[in-house]
Amino acid sequence: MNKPDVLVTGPYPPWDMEPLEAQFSVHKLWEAADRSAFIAAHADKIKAIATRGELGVNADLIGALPHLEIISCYGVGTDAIDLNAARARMIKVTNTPDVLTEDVADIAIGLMLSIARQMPKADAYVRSGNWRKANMPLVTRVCGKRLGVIGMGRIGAAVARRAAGFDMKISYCNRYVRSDVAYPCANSIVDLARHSDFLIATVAGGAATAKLIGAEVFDALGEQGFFINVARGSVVDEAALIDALNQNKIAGAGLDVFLNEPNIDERFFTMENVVLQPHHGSGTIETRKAMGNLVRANLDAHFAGQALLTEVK
Ligand code: 8YV
Repeated sequence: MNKPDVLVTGPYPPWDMEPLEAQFSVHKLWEAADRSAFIAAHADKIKAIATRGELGVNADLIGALPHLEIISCYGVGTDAIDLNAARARMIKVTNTPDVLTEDVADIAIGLMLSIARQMPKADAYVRSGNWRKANMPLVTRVCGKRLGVIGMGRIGAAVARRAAGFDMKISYCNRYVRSDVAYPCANSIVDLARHSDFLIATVAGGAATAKLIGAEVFDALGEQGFFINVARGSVVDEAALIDALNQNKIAGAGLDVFLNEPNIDERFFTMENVVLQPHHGSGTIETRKAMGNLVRANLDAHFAGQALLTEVK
């Protein structure tokens, strides 16, 4: 039997590439010297795209593949996939929800502790030998403080569950009030920020949430407040964030996501009041293996004529 032709936009770890290449006829877009020529040469065969959240699939690529049936995304966020272009052609889209929720929540809590307790700075303090000369200046407590969660979806709820273990006073902002969540829902993000010591963004990216968090929010969070972003760089007005950090309008930020990753604004590199991560929320071996399995399971289901496991509607 002929293996279905799948265009793969960027590499996966070897434990995913191997089964993918065994099951499908794989076309590696990232290895092509001339992408347009490569796409044109294989366009009449390709029925599926396997992509990664950050690589997405734009309308041009969808338009160039007349037999495309499904896009399987390694990542929960589909903001880099042109869903309208896919829908217009009834092309199915799948993502990898649930399997990464707990790891992303872990990194949100890790960033909150890291920036408040200044753990990277403290690590450097010990290594430099400065500890022998004097004790390190004191830092900020996390437990018992007020936490505002922006976006009470799967990841927001997992962050709140963890924060409850730190006796934090949790409230949130969401598109709608969650009847299954006991925490108070704020009227606006500014209001949430005003009543938070830590503000964690977990909201989905995309046009609807672009620059949702801006200068007014940082002013409301205030000079004792910390901002954590494990969502998308796009949900923040990054110029306003950089200004708030440079002018000490907020106490600091823990950031896993940025605009223009990985070529992020270099002003972050020299800031003292940030802890930075290379978009690694889901970046554990365990979770990435589960994500890879789900990417393939959705492709398998599609080509077997079965119901998709995690279709994006
Ligand atoms: C990944 C993500 O960084 O799931 C998402 O939306 O942002 C991440 O898990 C990425 O998609 C993995 O390549």
